[in-house]
Amino acid sequence: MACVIAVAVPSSAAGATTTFQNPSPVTIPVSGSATPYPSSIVVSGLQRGVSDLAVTLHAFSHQSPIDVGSVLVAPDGRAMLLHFCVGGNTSISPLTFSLSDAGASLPSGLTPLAAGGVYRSTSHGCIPGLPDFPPPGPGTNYANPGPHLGGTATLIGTFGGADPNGTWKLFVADFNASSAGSVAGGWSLTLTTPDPPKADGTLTIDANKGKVVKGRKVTLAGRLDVPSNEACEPGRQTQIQRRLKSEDDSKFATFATAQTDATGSYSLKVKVRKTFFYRAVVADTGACEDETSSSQKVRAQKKKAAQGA
Ligand SMILES: [Ca+2]
Repeated sequence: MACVIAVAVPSSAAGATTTFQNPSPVTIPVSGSATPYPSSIVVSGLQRGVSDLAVTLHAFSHQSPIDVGSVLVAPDGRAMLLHFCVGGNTSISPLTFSLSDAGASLPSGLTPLAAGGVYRSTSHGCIPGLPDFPPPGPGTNYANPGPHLGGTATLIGTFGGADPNGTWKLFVADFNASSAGSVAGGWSLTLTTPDPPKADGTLTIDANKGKVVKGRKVTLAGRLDVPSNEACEPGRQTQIQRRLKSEDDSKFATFATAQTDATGSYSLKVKVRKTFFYRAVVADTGACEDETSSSQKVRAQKKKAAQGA
């Protein structure tokens, strides 16, 4: 089961960083595949083009950490060995550590892990070849961070540019037939992706060709144009808002729009007002958050005057 908690961090010039977590425990047997296998995180609503990522294992404990390996598989199938044959061979209490290109490599398989440690992905040579993650894992078809067998893979080199939306899978397995453990707090995935593109919106107000007549309808029409590299949520909403002179006297009309073209119109009946404002807001509640607004001051005519014009 993918149980996901999304925590958004304010955007910076380098893009938006978001952490997704699956807190369900991962149980590591004495030998073989962990349960669940894989543990999954579903990502949605992010822009395409991963520019950085990190993985954190929460409350990892093991009687011999060096036994354990893990592989991360992206939604598009890209895969990388996160760690293997690291952390020493003495029992550790639950600790949380991260794998990030910004961290330092673990210098040998016998170096113990530190609580809160941030490490570059590392593999050492506990076995002659690469650890084999059986189906539905990727076998040995993944990028290898090394230095085991000369690997030099990095997280950004492997996953950079990927579309982050979809199911990320963490396969954990134990490759030595004694000693077991767990990742009691599950894992989290921190992704940096581009800021949402700015959408261009336009608003037109057709107030019966300039004549707003008491009791007649006027039409508000909005359009939102979204750049092609977008990852908006389907079914996002556009609102056109009629706002009278009093700011708190507002009414909204909402309609669903297509994925990339938010066009729509709405009619409102004019109430008895001499002068009033229409203000329309075209807003996107998906990942392409942006809005545009326009207002127009309208002077209503009396019915007789309009008929005579
Ligand atoms: Ca073991």
